[in-house]
Amino acid sequence: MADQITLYTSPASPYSHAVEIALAEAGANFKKYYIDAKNKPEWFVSKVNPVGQIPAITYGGPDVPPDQPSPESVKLRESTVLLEFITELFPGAGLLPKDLVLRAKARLFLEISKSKLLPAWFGTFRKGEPIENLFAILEQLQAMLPPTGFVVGGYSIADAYIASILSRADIIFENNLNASGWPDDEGARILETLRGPRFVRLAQYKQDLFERPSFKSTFDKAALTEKYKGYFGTPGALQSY
Ligand SMILES: N[C@@H](CCC(=O)N[C@@H](CS)C(=O)NCC(=O)O)C(=O)O
Repeated sequence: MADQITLYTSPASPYSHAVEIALAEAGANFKKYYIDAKNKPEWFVSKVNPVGQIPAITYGGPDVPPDQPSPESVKLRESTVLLEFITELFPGAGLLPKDLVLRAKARLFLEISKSKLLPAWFGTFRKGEPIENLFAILEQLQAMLPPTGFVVGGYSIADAYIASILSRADIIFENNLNASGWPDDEGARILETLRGPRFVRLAQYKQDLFERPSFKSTFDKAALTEKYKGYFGTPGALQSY
């Protein structure tokens, strides 16, 4: 029997969503347990992730209820580490290509999404940073895409990672959610650019990402929209998801 996997996650967390997509792609059998990132249970910090962040995974050990983690399981954290772990645990899922150059390309795309795109996106709606920062990174990522298909042709962890960000960005812009007093039409103006001639390839890529069964089965747009709307009415809530 395969070693048990328990994923600690939250619907709002883009990092966690990427890991959920990868597990779905792998057809993994796993338990899912929701952690409120703003109100973490003490046992989660003391027994699963000392940093207190989701996503986190317990791997192996006895089959126990998620809120009673066993000291015998391995505790793993950091979304990009978890994505690599899932890739290696389920080699048949092909979450990274065999070709070394393509593997490096997937990792580079993922790295830029993590270190550049995420901060630019957070900066836009949390702090009102110029939207051009976000557009410039999206252009950079768009230029790395092949004419059709995913980042390195077949689906990889690079696609899982960015799907979690781009899907949440849509919610933010479609609902004009921001903490910095945007004009009423700012979200609509941003979407107009994203749907216009500057981002034709990215728009097609997004459509392909969102049609993937692993994405559809892990994303409830209506529920997440309501959750995000709530965050914008709660001081401090935006900083911790
Ligand atoms: N670098 C981490 C970031 C994870 C992260 O920031 N998770 C947020 C939820 S989206 C969290 O747990 N926030 C609660 C906290 O930081 O205390 C990763 O990639 O896994």
